[in-house]
This record gives sequence, structure tokens and C-alpha cells, in this order.
Amino acid sequence: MIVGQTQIIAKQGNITKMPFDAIVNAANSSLLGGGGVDGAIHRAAGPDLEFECRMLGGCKTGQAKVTKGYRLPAAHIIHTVGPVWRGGENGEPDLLVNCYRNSLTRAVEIGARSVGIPAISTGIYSYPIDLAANIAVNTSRELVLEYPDAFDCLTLVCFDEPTLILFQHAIETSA
Ligand code: AR6
Repeated sequence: MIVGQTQIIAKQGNITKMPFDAIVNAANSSLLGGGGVDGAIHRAAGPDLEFECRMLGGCKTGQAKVTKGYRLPAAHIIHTVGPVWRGGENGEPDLLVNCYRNSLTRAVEIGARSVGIPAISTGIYSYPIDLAANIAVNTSRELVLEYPDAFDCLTLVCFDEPTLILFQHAIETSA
């Protein structure tokens, strides 16, 4: 999808290997590491990342905080905390919108023109992937419309093929 001068695409792969200006991490509120993409990012970035994260004092669900990328190809990591899926009537959609909105606002602030974003909340936090994909695509597009000169490309990075198919479908059907 092209919005103004920005591409929004879905791509399958390991986000820790990809040379974006910034990548988003699906963290937990401690920001001190965990499983899933968070664990992979901390392993790939090296121990200096946890040292910087300790200074940040955690992060609330839906908020986002920036660190350096250390050993990653990406210069910066934007850590956000997705909602745990509890059936969908507990504010989960708004919180997931906030993750994308706040992460991309941080990206604008640090001048990151290419950003890789994993499928936040859809792993350990169990958010249904089709619903999350629609939020990812629609909120990314809204941010690009708000900041039309900020980004070259937003890449929604999907770890496996079923996730990629659902994200591609969300892009194709997005208004
Ligand atoms: N590159 C891209 N995507 C990945 C990678 C990778 N290397 N590894 C996993 N994914 P999850 P959550 C995908 O569980 O649901 C952690 O313990 C994965 O397939 O990483 O937001 C944190 O510390 C899925 O599609 O994050 C929190 O406690 C997506 O990334 C909790 O998990 C998100 O899955 C956060 O859970």
C-alpha cells in the first residue's frame, strides 16, 4: 500500500536481522526482556540493552520508549507493551491502537524513516491475529497521514506465513 510518499508493507522474517532505522519491540511492562520477539531482540542486541532498559523505569501498556539498537542492524529500538487478550471487552483494541500510535510517534521524534514492526500482542499475549492485523494497518496509515513527510517505509514484520497472509489481507482490504 502506498500512502502519499510512504509504503506500508507486510514481510515475513526475523525482525532482529533487518536493517531498518528503528524496530519496534513487543515488550512487557518491566522492559527487562522476556520470550518471543522481546527475547530475540535482547539476545541479538546484547547485554547493554538491558542496562539501558533498567534506566527507563518500565512502560505502561500502550506506551512506547526508545533505546539504542546496540548490536542490531537497527539504530534504535522502540519498546512498546501490547495488551494481553482477555476476550476483547477490556479495552484491548484501544490499547493496541495506542501501541502503534505511540511507537510511530516516537519514530517520528527520532527521525526514523524506515520502521519494522512485529505483530504486537499476537504471540504470548494471544490477541487474535486478524483483528490485530486490521489495527496495525489502519493505525499505521493514520499516522502516515498525520506525518506525511516522516516515513519512507513502514514494514509489518510477520514471523510465520499464516500471520503474513492475514496482514497482507488487511493491507489489501484496508480502505
Ligand atoms: N521477528 C519477528 N517476529 C517475531 C520474532 C522475530 N524474531 N519472534 C517472534 N515473533 P510475542 P506478545 C512474533 O509473543 O504477544 C514476551 O515475553 C510472534 O510470532 O513476541 O506481544 C514479552 O516480554 C508474534 O507474531 O509478543 C511479553 O511478556 C509476534 O512476534 C510478551 O512476550 C508477537 O509475539 C509479549 O507478548
